Amino acid sequence: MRKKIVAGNWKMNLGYEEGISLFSEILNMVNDEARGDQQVIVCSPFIHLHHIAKQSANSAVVSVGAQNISQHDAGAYTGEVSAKQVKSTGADYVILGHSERRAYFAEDEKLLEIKVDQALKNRLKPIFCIGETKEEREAGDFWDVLSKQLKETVFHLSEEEFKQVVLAYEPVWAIGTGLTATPEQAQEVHAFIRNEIANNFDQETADATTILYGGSCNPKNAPDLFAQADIDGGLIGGASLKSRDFVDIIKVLN
Ligand code: 3PY
Repeated sequence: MRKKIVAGNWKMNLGYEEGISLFSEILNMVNDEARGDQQVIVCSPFIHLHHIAKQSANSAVVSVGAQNISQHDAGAYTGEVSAKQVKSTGADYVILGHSERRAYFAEDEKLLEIKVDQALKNRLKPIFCIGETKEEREAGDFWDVLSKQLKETVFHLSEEEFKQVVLAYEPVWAIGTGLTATPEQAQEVHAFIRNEIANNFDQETADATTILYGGSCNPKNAPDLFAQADIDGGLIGGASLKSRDFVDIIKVLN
């Protein structure tokens, strides 16, 4: 059985103390309410990682992740943070391929493939995002776009390596816009992704892969989205910044 996951993406929000106190609230509420076959991941800015990873060290359910890593191992790369450094904070995950990094920081498939390898080499599990723009969806060729995003970034991995990857379908037109894919639209894409995994690896690997939905997911729309056969949880933006909303979404996994 594949793991059900709700992951929060805090993006570039929250000062140090604000992040620590939000995480404490989440940790207290989640430990009461989540089951062992569920994973909750909080992906914070770098500044919070060490503290919150320590706070969650004894939790069977809550883990911590970063939102980016450098493509380089170490050295003269001012302002960058390596996968090894992130791992040393106690974090276990890293979001890669998010559309905001693709759009604002020119991250393309070639770079993302290197970042995926860096993450795995340093025992960080990638939460790897793919998704089409509004124009690509309207043009109808978005299946090819999604297929290319997978092929050029994570399909070179061995089966063992790929098992460490969590995928997230985040339609770009649903990020920060308040628009959400309908449960049927999301399910159609999730089933397509699972099929692509089966074709590249095998059915067993496809069935074991957790595929999250992301893009304006909130406590209201989560029940219908998570009820779909191939949706295994969510990658949550704005709603992960409020402990009650985030925990209400986690409860939907039950
Ligand atoms: C959103 O919900 O807007 C996200 O980008 C989640 O990663």
